[in-house]
Amino acid sequence: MWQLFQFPLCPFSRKTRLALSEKGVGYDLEHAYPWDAGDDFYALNPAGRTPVLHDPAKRLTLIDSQAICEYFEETVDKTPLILGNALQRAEIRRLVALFDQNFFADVTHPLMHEKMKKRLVLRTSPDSGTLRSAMRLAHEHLEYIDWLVGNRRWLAGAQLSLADFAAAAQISVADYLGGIDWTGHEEAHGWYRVIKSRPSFRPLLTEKMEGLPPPRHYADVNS
Ligand SMILES: N[C@@H](CCC(=O)N[C@@H](CS)C(=O)NCC(=O)O)C(=O)O
Repeated sequence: MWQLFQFPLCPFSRKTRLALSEKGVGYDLEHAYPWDAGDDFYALNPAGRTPVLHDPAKRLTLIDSQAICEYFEETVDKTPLILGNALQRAEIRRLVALFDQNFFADVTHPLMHEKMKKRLVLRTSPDSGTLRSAMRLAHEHLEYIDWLVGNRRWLAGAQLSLADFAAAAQISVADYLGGIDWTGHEEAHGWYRVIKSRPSFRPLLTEKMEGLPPPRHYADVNS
């Protein structure tokens, strides 16, 4: 059985969990906080980053959400997530990179640092300027999602793909941390509600970060 080393608010672990669930791959959850992980975790990934997927019986270790998703895309036929022709697959990969890299750097990471790490680890107050800037940049990303879903059925085209799950994973962490305001983003909000109501999303919505409760609307699939 696979073991997924992760923590509840890691967006890359969320993206991996969504892909594994959509593909019907089972795993046990192992909590690993990069700032407080044990030797077992560092032995598996000396870089100290989540997610890590490990099969102790087969002595296999996969590291990095995209590497993990691509591995299962190549080895499990069920529910293709990087699908279509070469051009369509390139568009899916472009958008996955946009959300994994840009949305994370602009929005998710600053929110995680200010609202999660400062509260739980550093025991200092969040910086209001950094939070304002993250929320302003979130609006710009939501505007782009408005445009994408206004022009396509799903983010990367006609089919649901890994791009939708990569984006929703980042947004769900930002939403947990109170950084998402849907005002003026009805199209993006409608798309997110659909993704949020998929069975693969449910376990993420019920999981909480100890000492950091989510806002009330967070787990409600209608809001
Ligand atoms: N490109 C990696 C990014 C992984 C990543 O940055 N994980 C964060 C947690 S969300 C982490 O472990 N940070 C700890 C660190 O950078 O030291 C992926 O897609 O898995």
